[in-house]
Amino acid sequence: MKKVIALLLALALFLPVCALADEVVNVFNWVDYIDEDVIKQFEEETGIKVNYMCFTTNEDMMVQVEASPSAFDVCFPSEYIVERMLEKDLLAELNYDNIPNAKYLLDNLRNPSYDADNAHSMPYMWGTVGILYNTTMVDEAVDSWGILWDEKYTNNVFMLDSIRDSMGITLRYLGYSMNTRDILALEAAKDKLIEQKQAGIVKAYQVDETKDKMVMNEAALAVMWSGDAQYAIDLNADLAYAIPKEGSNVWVDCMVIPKDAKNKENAEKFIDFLCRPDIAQKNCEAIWYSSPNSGAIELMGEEYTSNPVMNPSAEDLANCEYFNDIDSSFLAVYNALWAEVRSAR
Ligand code: N2P
Repeated sequence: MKKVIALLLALALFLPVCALADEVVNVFNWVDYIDEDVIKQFEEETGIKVNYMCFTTNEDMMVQVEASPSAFDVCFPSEYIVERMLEKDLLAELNYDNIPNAKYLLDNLRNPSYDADNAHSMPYMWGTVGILYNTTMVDEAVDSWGILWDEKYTNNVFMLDSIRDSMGITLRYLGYSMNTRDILALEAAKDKLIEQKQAGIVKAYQVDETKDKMVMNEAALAVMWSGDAQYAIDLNADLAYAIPKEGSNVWVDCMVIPKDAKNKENAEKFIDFLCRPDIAQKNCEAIWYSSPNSGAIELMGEEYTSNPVMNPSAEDLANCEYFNDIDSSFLAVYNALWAEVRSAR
């Protein structure tokens, strides 16, 4: 009898594990953009296994998603790529019955122009692009993108290996919109970036490596996303972040489900989990980007609300633009200009 009970007990414990063993969600997020404990906690609470994969830029993500449209259940594009994915009919509609924590989304991020009623996208984090600089190496005000062209800082500037960011800040420096399609403006930005490179000012074009190199005092100035800048400032008190007076980019990274995703309900569970205030808090406190979640912001309190990197001033924000997508007919031209910058010697 005891044996039978033991067997039944073992079965009772084992069966649910078997049943759930097939449950997976394939997540494709930016490098260094989540608290890894959050992934574990989701797996523990739901029994759904997370296959977690990372990309470095929006453009890299798009290449992968277009090559393997059913490989990912949740992706994290910025708003202009949400626009592109919608244009290409790559996104599923979100079923908000499965995402009750969506109610915590801040009002100002609801119903955005890139996706009416957030029908296909739920904001994950938002932020700005600015200059991270080392106050022991820069003893002047950092208030213009122009400092990135000053030969005083030869071999001392990290640029972002990201087409829209680097073209965008240069366009603003030259007095144009980051969204201009004027070929003369774009040529001028390309020439300006090549000039900076050929003068030897650029130490490297890179993305995720920059933050730790800035912590190690390896350069004076770097173009950087706000949260990565805050991560570095936390580890090195000599670092500071500024949004130049010519203006910059403000962005929203979203959670979306590709149309061909194999695990849509699990994807919605994962999105809902990331919108739960305690989880959104934990996540934000690990990566220090700006949170779109009112519940998380309340939980974080002053440590969050008093930080100027996560809370850019109204004046700075008014001076920032969102990217609009480059439509497919013009993308080749844009890519060719950027390729010239990248290959210039
Ligand atoms: C973090 C990625 C930041 C995303 N490494 C910028 N849109």
